Amino acid sequence: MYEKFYRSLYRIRRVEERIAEVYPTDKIKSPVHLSIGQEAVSVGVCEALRPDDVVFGTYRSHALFLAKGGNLKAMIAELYGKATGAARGKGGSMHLIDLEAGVLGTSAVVGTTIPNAVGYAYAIKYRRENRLVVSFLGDGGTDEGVFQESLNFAALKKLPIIFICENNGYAIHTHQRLRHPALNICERARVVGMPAERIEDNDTIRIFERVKNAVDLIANGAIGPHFLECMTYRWKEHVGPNEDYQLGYRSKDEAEPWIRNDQVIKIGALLGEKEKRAIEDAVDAEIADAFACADADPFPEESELFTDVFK
Ligand SMILES: Cc1ncc(C[n+]2csc(CCOP(=O)(O)OP(=O)(O)O)c2C)c(N)n1
Ligand SMILES: [Mg+2]
Repeated sequence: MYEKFYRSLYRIRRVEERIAEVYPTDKIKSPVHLSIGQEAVSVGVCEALRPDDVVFGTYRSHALFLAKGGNLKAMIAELYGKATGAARGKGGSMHLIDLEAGVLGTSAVVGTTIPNAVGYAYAIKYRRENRLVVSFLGDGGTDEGVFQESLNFAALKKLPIIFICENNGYAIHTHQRLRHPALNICERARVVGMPAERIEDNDTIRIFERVKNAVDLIANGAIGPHFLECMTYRWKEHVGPNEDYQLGYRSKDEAEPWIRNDQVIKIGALLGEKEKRAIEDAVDAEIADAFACADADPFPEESELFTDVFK
């Protein structure tokens, strides 16, 4: 189990570090919202899911895409704007999709994939399929009216859905304290009768266990929707490859405990040196290959300029 967790955590971290390195060359054609520091949430959640379960994410979804088994080459090609990309080079980092892996979409528009996920869960229930949906959202996503509407409908219809609120404390540069009179997002789920719990420590194994518990309860028909608030922390700037402590909206002191609790290092320490190295070598080679392919792949044809886009 720990090998799988480590492989996924290390792979996501290295992919995003590579993205941060390449970004200044302008080969990457879209803005990038990195999940560095938040990987434990996507990995803990996705390791608890079954292959048929599906996820919907936000614009900060490299980690979710990879943790759910999304195609790495297609993701990097998408960032490069190449025809081989997950959205044929037209969506960029914020619009990732992999139908085979069950990554059903991510969006630049805050909150939009929450009702998409609820609609998909409604279809699953209607068709009596034993699968479930996970809807990822940020703490800022809870500021959208559609958040409460979606929770209400999911609870009313007892849908097979888990809401994962990745609470990294900020919506861009605005702390939750400046947006919410009460810092209790779980209460907003409980108000519609949905079980809700907060996981404070960004711990991969704890997140895995809590999600696994919810998956089992939903699969047995014991509960409908479930809500989990996962406290976590973004190490890099809101958008882009750099740190942003100089902006003054947060301090390095605030980040320190989260950085000390680095899940890539903590889970890696549970493995033997040899097996850890073997995982790292294989992942490093896979990542180098994905970036080389993205570099070599063609851009979409000019004739594709107006296909698959609203105009
Ligand atoms: C509907 C909508 N309103 C505003 C924005 C601008 N915006 C982009 S990211 C963001 C903050 C979202 O914060 P959160 O949901 O906590 O996600 P995080 O960036 O922390 O992962 C906002 C307000 C947007 N993209 N869409
Ligand atoms: Mg946030």
